Amino acid sequence: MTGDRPAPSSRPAAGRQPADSDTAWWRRAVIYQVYPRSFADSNGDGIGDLPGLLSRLDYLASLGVDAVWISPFYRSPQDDNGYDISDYQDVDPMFGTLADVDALIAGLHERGMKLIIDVVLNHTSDEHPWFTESRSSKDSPKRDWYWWRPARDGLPAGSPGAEPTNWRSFFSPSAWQLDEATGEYYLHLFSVRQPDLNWENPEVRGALYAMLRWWLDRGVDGFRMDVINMVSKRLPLRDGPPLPGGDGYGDGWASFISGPRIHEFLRELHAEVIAGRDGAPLTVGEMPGVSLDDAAVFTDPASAEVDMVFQFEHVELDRDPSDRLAVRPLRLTSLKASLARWQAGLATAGWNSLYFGNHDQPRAVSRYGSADPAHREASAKLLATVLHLHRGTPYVYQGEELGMTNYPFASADEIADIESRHYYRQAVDAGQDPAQALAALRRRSRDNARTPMQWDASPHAGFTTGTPWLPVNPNYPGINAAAQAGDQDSVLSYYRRLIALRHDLPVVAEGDFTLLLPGDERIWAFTRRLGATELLVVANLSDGPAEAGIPAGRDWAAAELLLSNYPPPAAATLVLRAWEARVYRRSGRAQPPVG
Ligand code: TEU
Ligand code: CA
Repeated sequence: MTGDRPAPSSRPAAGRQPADSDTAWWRRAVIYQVYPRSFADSNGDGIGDLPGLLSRLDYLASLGVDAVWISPFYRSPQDDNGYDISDYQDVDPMFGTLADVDALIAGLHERGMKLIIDVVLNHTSDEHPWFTESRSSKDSPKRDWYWWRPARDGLPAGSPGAEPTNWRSFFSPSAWQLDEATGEYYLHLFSVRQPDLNWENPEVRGALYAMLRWWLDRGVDGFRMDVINMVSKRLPLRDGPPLPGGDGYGDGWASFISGPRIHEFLRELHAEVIAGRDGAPLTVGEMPGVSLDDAAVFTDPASAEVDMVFQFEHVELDRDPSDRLAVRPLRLTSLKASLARWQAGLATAGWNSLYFGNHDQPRAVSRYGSADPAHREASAKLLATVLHLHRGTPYVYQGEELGMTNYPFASADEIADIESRHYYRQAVDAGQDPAQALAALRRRSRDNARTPMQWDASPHAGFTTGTPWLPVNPNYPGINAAAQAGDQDSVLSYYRRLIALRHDLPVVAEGDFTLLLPGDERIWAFTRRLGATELLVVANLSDGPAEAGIPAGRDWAAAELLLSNYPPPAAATLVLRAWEARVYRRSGRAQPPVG
């Protein structure tokens, strides 16, 4: 029993695909992220693939999502699991073929869903022919497609500290790699095998726009653009402030986050690729370090840049800024305040994306909820309720709808992720106790999100008939899609109701947002309002009962309970059980603001 259920969606499944004239379809949409390597394996090689995904489209349709964002499937040496692309216009044989992408587009469209592909425009693989050509000689016509620089003045190339700037890279010590062929360094903000493209060169931008148009012509419905706010670099490239650790590296952030030409570049991309297209292709820009002020400009429709951004403020709150692996305690008050700040900042122009998890983040239930078996399901439903009832477009990361948890890594050898391996090595080299570094990885590693999707209770959770590339979480016999599909009380069924609620109630998609009880460390409460319809969301993020002491609480407790993760309460009070979440509705008269 999970409380009152919303009426079944008034729209038939096939009607879910919005008409072409619907230019803001994504404001009422829920988007599901597929990490193809870990979703479903069709051929027993242990790696998820497109035919595997194709075989699961009915599952996605039954969840009710409007669109699928798929992480990269392009040709790639897989140094960073496909975020290192060597051919933007082909599929890696590991994942399938272009014909499989066509089938995916058709299969999703038939079921009323759209396809958003993930494009990595800041860098390519070092095996991309553009880079092979660029590195071949200083006179190459593509030399200027990447960032080449000589050694620092007065220092021989390759000597310590001779890198053109002191920037640290995300996945290796220096952001510069010396290339012996020409004796110059190239820039790579991420791995050594992910050289940064030079967006100052109009030929580079033109080639990327042509590629994006080619995908739209093929039928995709939009783009998630990887680290897109890093494409404009501040010139001249300069040293950044020294980072803690005393290894001489500096923070280059100010030189490449939302750089001087970023708005110009995104406007140009929009004009060259998106403007005038049928179906209002969606653009969502992944933007680490983006400020709210910048996001308001990026996402204001009047700017014609992107429809929404992935910002990082709320997922950085529990991260020690001086040590990317270290975890610091997260206060509920900070988390609520952060989301509320973005709600307010993008209330009149612009639009929020809403997420707790993705392929780079630990599992949401382990991080913000409780993975304790006594509370796991309730807390997974609670987190979903709170997130999906905010204003913006919610994203569901594969397995989140099952309440999948972090993986109990027992040794650093079990971790495949390039980022985790890099930070582990760095920590241990700097003298940190390996057991402590492993404990941090257990909470932090991106591989927590990348263990295979848990389909059923058969070996390897039904993900593969072979050996999975990353181990399946041992909790799969109890946490899997098959067990949850027919169970009205499951996390999966709850997600279906929540997604339907957004489709059915305009106030969920468009209503304004007011945070209540900002200082409460256990209760997350807010209202939403559109015209005369008002919703109250109350949630208890603690292991014991807690009362939501909101003004006019008693009136609310007598209102219609739209959705809850517990059986209806015995008394009309706002005393919530452990990890209980409730959504109330009242309407019919215009309400004064509460709180
Ligand atoms: O991630 C961008 C990014 O900044 C990540 O480093 C992220 O903050 C970090 O992994 C969190 O632990 C994007 C992709 O989502 C990621 O998978 C890629 O590795 C990265 O870009 C490089 O393309
Ligand atoms: Ca496979």
